[in-house]
Amino acid sequence: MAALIEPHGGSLAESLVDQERREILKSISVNLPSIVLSDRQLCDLELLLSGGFSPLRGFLNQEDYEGVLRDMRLSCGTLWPIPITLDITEEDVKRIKGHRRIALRDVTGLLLAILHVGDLWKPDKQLEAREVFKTVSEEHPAVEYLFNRAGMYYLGGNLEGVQLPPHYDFPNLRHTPRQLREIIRSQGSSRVVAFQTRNPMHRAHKELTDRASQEIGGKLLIHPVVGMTKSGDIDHYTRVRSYKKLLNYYPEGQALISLLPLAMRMGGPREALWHAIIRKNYGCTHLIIGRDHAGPGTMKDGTPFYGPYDAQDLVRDYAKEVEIDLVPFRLMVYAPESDVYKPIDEVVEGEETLNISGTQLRGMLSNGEEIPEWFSYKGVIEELRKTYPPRGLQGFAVFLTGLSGSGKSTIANALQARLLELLSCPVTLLDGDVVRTNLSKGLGFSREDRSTNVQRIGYVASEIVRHRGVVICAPIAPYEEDRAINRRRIEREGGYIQVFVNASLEVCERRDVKGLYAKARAGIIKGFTGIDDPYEVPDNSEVVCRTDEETVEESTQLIVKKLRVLGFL
Ligand code: PPS
Repeated sequence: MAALIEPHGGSLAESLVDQERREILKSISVNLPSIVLSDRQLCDLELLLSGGFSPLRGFLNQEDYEGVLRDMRLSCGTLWPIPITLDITEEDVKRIKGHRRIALRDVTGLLLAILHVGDLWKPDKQLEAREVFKTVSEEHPAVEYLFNRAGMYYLGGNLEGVQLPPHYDFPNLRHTPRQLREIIRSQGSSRVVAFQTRNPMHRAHKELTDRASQEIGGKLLIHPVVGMTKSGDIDHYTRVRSYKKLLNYYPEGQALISLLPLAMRMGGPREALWHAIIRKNYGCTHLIIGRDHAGPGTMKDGTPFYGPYDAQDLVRDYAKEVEIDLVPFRLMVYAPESDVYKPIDEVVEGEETLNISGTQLRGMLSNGEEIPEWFSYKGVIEELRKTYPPRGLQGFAVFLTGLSGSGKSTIANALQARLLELLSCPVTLLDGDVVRTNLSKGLGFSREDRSTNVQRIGYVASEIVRHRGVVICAPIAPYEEDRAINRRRIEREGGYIQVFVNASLEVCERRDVKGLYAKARAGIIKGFTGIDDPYEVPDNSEVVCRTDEETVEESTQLIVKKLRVLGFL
């Protein structure tokens, strides 16, 4: 049997207790104050309990934390580059005062671990951001989290694990370090190179991983992060389905896949070193580090947070000490003339190269375009297409906004009939008045109530669109802020087509179908839109209907035409 690489610090720091102790802890926990862990803390806890973060046995105490910030070392001298801290709020501090033990739970109240209270302190977050992430810019996702979402205090202490956070997805692909080490051992391989990823894998990645495993003369571990990655990333369900398809393209037994419940920080070089230590704990001897490993991309002005190969340099500096080798890679590009992938530094002058970025790929999927064979595999693209169908198969919301009496409901009804005629699916209509008698019953017309009403409509619409349905919304929606929130929420799920139903106040007032303008002018109704409450005119609508100049049919036709141009019909 192959001798496996030792965990970082010499042994696996698993903190799960046995059955007998578990029962004791459960009964003790009833009288202890609880902390409900955030998603990120849950990920950290899982790796603390399973040994993924060996040699840590709990959340960092102050001396260890300061050492990690200063020179990436715990107080015992062991290398550790990322602070693993339990951040808590001022209220938590009051609640736990005087207690030596705290129950750590998930949102459902499930007891996961008991924390033996160590240090409690208020960290210097500016210093932490500067030391760890080399920036205090909130454009860096981990800095934004640190400054705006993490609690003001840190609570350190060792853990007694009651159970790992439960996962119900892909149970056969989830392994603790001990389990993965056992799998590696049973396959008789002593050299394993890990590939860290938070993105789908295509031919470039396949080529790169093939080269890496050939180079080390060992096996490949596809080790994707399924805890927390960068916002906007493709969800892990889709990714894992696509990795499973990719696995078929490797020679039998050459590659294995295991899911890593890590909460990434996008911390560039320090994070790369952390990844290396974690992979060592899982029994890997090598880690592939490519261009801009674990980087958060660039700032809005285009400045990168880290140099493209800084991560490789830092890991190289410490590889001997960590006892895991890096397999560095340059960006892989496709050279169509020779029909091969090669690292960008092997491209000869004048040689044509091709690449498709993640954003470009999503655009192509949305447009229903063919994805070239040189870029990816059929099985992988099939999986991505299920999550990112072409526009014609996506849901969409037509969001009509305009003054009372501008003609929103009339157009909405006509559009609903027209879409029902054209599409073979139901079309939901969330009209202002209908919503207010059902979904938003009891809400008035204060600024706050209107926002709640409009955002509720946006939420329901986003759910319908997520399920690939069609919805027409027709509230006044007078405030830009609410419309913008809805747009963002709905666009994440499919199409958002805003229609400004534009009729002047004079025209609406002249129509006064419900007699409300007269009442508003007489002061009987207060806060009436257009009279004594503002209507913020939108300047970003996909369609503008002039109901004082067009017929209903013409307005409806304008919207249908736009839906056709955008590819939703
Ligand atoms: S909002 O601002 O988007 O929440 O408004 P909405 O839900 O569309 O409701 C508008 C309908 O409520 C009637 N109504 C009022 N409108 C505006 N301001 C005040 N103060 C008000 N009080 C009652 C009015 O009939 C609106 O219907 P529509 O269909 O727009 O004419």
